[in-house]
Amino acid sequence: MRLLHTSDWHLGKRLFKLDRAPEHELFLAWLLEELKTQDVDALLISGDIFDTPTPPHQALETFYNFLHRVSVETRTETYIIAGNHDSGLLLEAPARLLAPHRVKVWGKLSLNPEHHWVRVGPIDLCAIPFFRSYELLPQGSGDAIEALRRYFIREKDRPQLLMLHHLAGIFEAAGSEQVIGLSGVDSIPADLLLPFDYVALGHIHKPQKIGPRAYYSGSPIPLRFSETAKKSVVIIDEIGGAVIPRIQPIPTFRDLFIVKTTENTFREALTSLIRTAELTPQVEVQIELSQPRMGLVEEVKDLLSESGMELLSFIPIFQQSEAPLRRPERIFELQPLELFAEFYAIKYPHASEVPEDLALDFKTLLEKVSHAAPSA
Ligand SMILES: [Mn+2]
Repeated sequence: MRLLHTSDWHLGKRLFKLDRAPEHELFLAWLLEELKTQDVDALLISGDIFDTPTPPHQALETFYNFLHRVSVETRTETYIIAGNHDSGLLLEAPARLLAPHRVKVWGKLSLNPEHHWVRVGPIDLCAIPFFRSYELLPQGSGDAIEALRRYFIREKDRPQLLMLHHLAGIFEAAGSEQVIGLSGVDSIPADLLLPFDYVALGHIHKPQKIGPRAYYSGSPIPLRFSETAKKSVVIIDEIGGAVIPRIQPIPTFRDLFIVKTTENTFREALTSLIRTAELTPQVEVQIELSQPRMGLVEEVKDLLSESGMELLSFIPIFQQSEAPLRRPERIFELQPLELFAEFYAIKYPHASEVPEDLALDFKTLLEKVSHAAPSA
């Protein structure tokens, strides 16, 4: 028996103006090949299928086309739980249509724990979609952890697996996850997961193991520039009652480069980037400047386009003034241009003087303002 665990696809996601659909399509094509070549019996998707509860139509089409191809091209069964980004009702709506395609979805927490258990070959699977505290404690009070334990505890006749989209144990966030809590409990205690032979977690985007047998598969593509850890899925083999997981890296489909540089080193930094993936690399430039520099963004764009890359995010970082603020004693006697020069010196303490082009712009603006008709 072989299973494949993935989560946090976030179909429909954008990064600034970048549509992630091409990356998602390449990931799903790769995943379909994995299901075939590794002869996977069951695919576990641990939530956050979509980026929003009302996903774009294109994202829905991508998802259902994928499920259809898994159904007709493989013999894999698919088990899906909703994440905190998903609408559980949207995921469950086509449940009857999906059932003949060997796809089972849990969108909402049932009051009956039995509804969350299913037999998958030689394994008992417990699938708990993302839930909020009021769903777990419908009376409005009680111990959330104890209530959850009722779902987890079951007589053990064979290996037990758990799918869960929540915070559990001690984890390292990637920064692109929403904060979710549980009745004042920040994270589900790791000992609650101990009865399971494998826990297929979703929510945290950085792949990691958080307990003896509990794994976050992580998202298949980086959702932010800062997510630099290699992406992966987990392949789990059940052999004679033993459950053995292994990490399967996902290829990079598009490089997201983050370049932290200065006004003296940016050319070198940008020309040393090396493309490793199929789609056009996207770059975020964080650049330390002593003062604003006209035409810098264009220069950065041109440098990148020479190596077939695109600038997606540009963050100028101005050095902070360490000197106490100077305040001319006769501030109200200064002419506007003198005042502007004072302001500039405070804001950019490492600059020598107001650049000519900026001073000219300021003068033009000043003239416009002084010639404008007074408004009522
Ligand atoms: Mn997520």
